[in-house]
Amino acid sequence: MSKEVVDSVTMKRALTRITYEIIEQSKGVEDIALVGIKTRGIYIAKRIASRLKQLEDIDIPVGTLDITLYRDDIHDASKIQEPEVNNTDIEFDIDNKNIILVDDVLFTGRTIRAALDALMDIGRPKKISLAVLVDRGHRELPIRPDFVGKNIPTSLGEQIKVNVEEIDGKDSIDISDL
Ligand code: 3GP
Ligand code: 5GP
Ligand code: MG
Repeated sequence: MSKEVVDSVTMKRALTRITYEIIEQSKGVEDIALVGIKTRGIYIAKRIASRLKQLEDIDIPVGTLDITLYRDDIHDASKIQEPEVNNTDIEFDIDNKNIILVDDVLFTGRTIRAALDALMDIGRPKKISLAVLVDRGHRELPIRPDFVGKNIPTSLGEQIKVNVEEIDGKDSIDISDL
């Protein structure tokens, strides 16, 4: 059974707050570039970019990283493998940029580790920060987000579903049992 824990209004507010925090904490927003991770992280990144345009009237480049998890059952330690970076579409120069990685859900941190590797392979950013819509806990690596939309404590037997209008026809965050 699925339960809505964040509605569309609250989700939009969370994204607006993250955007204000990014503006506050970035000295000179002109050096910023956003990199969204696979499906829904990309849409979250685009939302933040359009709010930055609204609030500061700046055009922030948005790139995408496609990182496929080979782990088909993340709760079975014997099956855990490192996430594999598949496809990258970053058309701007990341050297000396203030890169903000964006994902929908932060869980073990393995996806972000793979994303950091991928970024380091293509350049040398001045700084990399992490923005996530949901932090569900259960980190397996020393990775923490700089900007968080919502902390949702979960058990390993639960799953978070982030719905975005562009794909799912609505904005919401649901929690369900696996
Ligand atoms: P994505 O939209 O970021 O590509 O429900 C679809 C989304 O949630 C997909 O992400 C899917 O990969 C992700 N997802 C849902 N539950 C889990 C989970 O338990 N582990 C992982 N790795 N991804 C999950
Ligand atoms: P991690 O690598 O931190 O374990 O997982 C992060 C990635 O896996 C994110 O891209 C996220 O989409 C996906 N993920 C992990 N757990 C969940 C979850 O409970 N719900 C959703 N929607 N995605 C998850
Ligand atoms: Mg994701």
